[in-house]
Amino acid sequence: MSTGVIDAGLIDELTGIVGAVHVLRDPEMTAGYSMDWTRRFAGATPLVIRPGDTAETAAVMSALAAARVPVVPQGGNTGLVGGSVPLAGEAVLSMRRLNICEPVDELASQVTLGAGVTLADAQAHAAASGLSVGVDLAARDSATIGGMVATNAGGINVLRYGAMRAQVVGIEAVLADGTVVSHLAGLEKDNTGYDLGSLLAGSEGTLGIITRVRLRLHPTQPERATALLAFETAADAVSAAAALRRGVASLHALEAVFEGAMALVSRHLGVAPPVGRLGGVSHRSPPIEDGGGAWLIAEAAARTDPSDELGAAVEELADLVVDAAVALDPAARQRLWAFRENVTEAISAAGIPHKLDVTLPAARLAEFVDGVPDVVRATDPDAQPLLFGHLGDGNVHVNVLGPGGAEPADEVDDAVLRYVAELGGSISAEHGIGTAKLSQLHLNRSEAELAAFSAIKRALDPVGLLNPNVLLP
Ligand code: FAD
Ligand code: 2HG
Ligand code: ZN
Repeated sequence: MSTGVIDAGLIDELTGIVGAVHVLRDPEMTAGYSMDWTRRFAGATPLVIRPGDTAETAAVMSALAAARVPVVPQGGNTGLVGGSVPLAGEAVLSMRRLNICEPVDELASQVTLGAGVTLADAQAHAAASGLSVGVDLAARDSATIGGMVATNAGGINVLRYGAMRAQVVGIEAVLADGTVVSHLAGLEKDNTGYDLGSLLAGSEGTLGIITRVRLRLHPTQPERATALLAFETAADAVSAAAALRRGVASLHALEAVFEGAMALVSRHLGVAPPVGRLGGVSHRSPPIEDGGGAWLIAEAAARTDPSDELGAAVEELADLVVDAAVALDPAARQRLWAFRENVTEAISAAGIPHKLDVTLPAARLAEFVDGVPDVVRATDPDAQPLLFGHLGDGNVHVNVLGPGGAEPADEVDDAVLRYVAELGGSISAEHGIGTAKLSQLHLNRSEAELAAFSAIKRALDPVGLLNPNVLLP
């Protein structure tokens, strides 16, 4: 594609639409929009535009389309696959100013939110009506609703409510030529043709700029019980996870941290790894030192106290569990969650990892967890794999650090993702393809599927202006 020219006429036009203060050109002002959260993906942009509403977004896109200027849409810039930053000099369209939370529709248990509303603000807004957003993740203070739909974000409650796509009951978006498509009535049953909300969910900014989203909300589940369980092997943790999914109707989250990641996050938090000191049902001496160790965090949530239900299920795992703690009050529960929620931050403090976010069929999960360190080291002997994730969804985050916190060899990514595909898994569970996994998409998608993807892209963005270096090879 021949890219357009950003000339004084275009800048004047954009300034007229959004105001001079929202057209950023100074490299010092644009730098923060040009590097991703992981610091692995960094580029530069000649132009950041910050529209304030749908009409401004449409006018901006229309002007950029006329000038043939490619655009990277950006929300909170917490994405982990390099999809939210301008790697080839694209303009950045920052959506954070579209931050209006419309009143909660309590009759429908739905709400319409601006694309730039942060997850934390959406959660607080819903909570005031006794309702909750179905997706939760640790980047909640910065991740935006638009970005979460664009990536079909998952997080810690997918086993209960599904990922972001499952929350979307209406969408408004601006297409590449500035056309607005809006379908926000939120009717639970609405078979009137293609579901644009579903199509835009997971499209990573390649098909349209999401401006407003109508979300399905869920009743809050205020009573909580959280268990941290230690296991000698990944296989034991996988068996226990299956039993907890079967046996705990109020199961709300089922997360895992494996040996290396647990050691790292414990050091980061300044506490010892939680083995033999949980003060719970210690069935065997705690031998977890080198390799093999696994921890599960299981949280039950309900309208009435779910601790008996969770406690009984944990008791039934006596043959598998090395050590266990169950916490009920928020502070104690938060202490257990810290071992999971801070892993990403701990890894980031240690260096710049390659992040591989994969799903395995349940029957191959333990084999994968045990086998992946050898796959990594066969490619880069000095690399350190760190494993954790949403075990209840079969989703493992494989982060790989090189020596001294440097990036590992690029070949590591290919080796791990090929191993995933061989085992019948997905090379992207929840973070998306972005630029990071572009060259591996063919491992999961046939030529016919990729041709269909390209046809959809051409139909909605014939010139290829929207996030041109993302998702589609
Ligand atoms: P950005 O990073 O700004 O953008 C992400 C993608 O969406 C880009 O391709 C961008 O072009 C596109 N985009 C953004 N806004 C729009 C829009 N309005 N219209 C069209 N396209 C748009 N992800 C999970 O799935 N589960 C987790 O548990 C999870 N935990 C995380 C924890 C931490 C500490 C961090 C840093 C990240 C985590 N993430 C997780 C990744 C990230 O938070 C999600 O991908 C989130 O959905 C990105 O939202 P964002 O607003 O930051 O989007
Ligand atoms: C999580 O589950 C996020 O904590 C981030 O998806 C995963 O850092 C990662 O690789
Ligand atoms: Zn995750």
